[in-house]
Amino acid sequence: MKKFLITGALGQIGSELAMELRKRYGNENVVASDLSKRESIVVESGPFEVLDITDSDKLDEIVKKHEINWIINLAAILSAVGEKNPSLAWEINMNGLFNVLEVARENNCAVFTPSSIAAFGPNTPKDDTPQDTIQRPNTMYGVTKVSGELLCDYYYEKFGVDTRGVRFPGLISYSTLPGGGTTDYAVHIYYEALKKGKFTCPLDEDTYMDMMYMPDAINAIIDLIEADASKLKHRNAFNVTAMSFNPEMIANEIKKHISEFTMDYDVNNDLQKIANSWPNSLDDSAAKKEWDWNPKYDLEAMTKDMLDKLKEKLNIEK
Ligand code: VAH
Repeated sequence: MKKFLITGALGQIGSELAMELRKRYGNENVVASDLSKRESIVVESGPFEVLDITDSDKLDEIVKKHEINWIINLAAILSAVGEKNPSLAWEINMNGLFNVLEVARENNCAVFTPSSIAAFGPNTPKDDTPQDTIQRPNTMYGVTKVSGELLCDYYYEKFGVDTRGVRFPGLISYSTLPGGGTTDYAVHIYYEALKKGKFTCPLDEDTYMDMMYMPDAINAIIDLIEADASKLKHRNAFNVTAMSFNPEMIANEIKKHISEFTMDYDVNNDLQKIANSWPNSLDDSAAKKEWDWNPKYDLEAMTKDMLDKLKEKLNIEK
């Protein structure tokens, strides 16, 4: 029986992953953890531990106490925050991951930790970015992501730790707000469209980036964890994507539901520089071939569901 520990479990991915894993594996088999305890269905619906990912002794104690055999490491500093505080990004994303891999090695746990399209850089082929290609990111977040991919490969090759991961694109969800990434605009636009009928976009109109709706991201994590290990040629850092769009396209999709919605631009140069260094679109054929990756939501389906769910969440008349 799988027994999971999720780090960063109150974040954008963790808050939904914890609930889906508890539904599939039982509440008591999914231990959530985060830097502090706060009111949340994740805290109330099953085991929760306060954990600073840089405290390896505490991590080891929790793994032993709950007899964990899968660590899902989501604690991370994202791209925009990481550029403002690069040493914190290294501390959490790299030293945190190192602690997870060491504790996993000592306690015979498997590890899932996500990489990102940020692991590519300005001289990576931008369109249909291959699974195996040049990776010279120029953000601290990207450096930690490509380093994390290599570290996870090393722990698999050297110590036999069953490490798995995907390169996530921008993730869009209605449940928990994102925590300081370059793709966060694609979440905030839905809230602003419903609350104010208008949105000021921080990226220019032809900034293409890969994106994914959270239900597909949750399924990607669980499907990869459940995948037959013998079929995983790439193991860590599979390219996964569901759609690629620019701000104009998401605004036009929202207008199909909110006809009076308007958007203008006030480009944030720091964010634009990060976005410009990332791919326009990914080739995710390796994930499709090795573990049947199959996203369900495109921009049209995501927009309809986001607006429906946010109207309920924000108590806005349908
Ligand atoms: C970020 N949401 O913007 C994250 C993600 C591909 C982007 O890694 O930093």
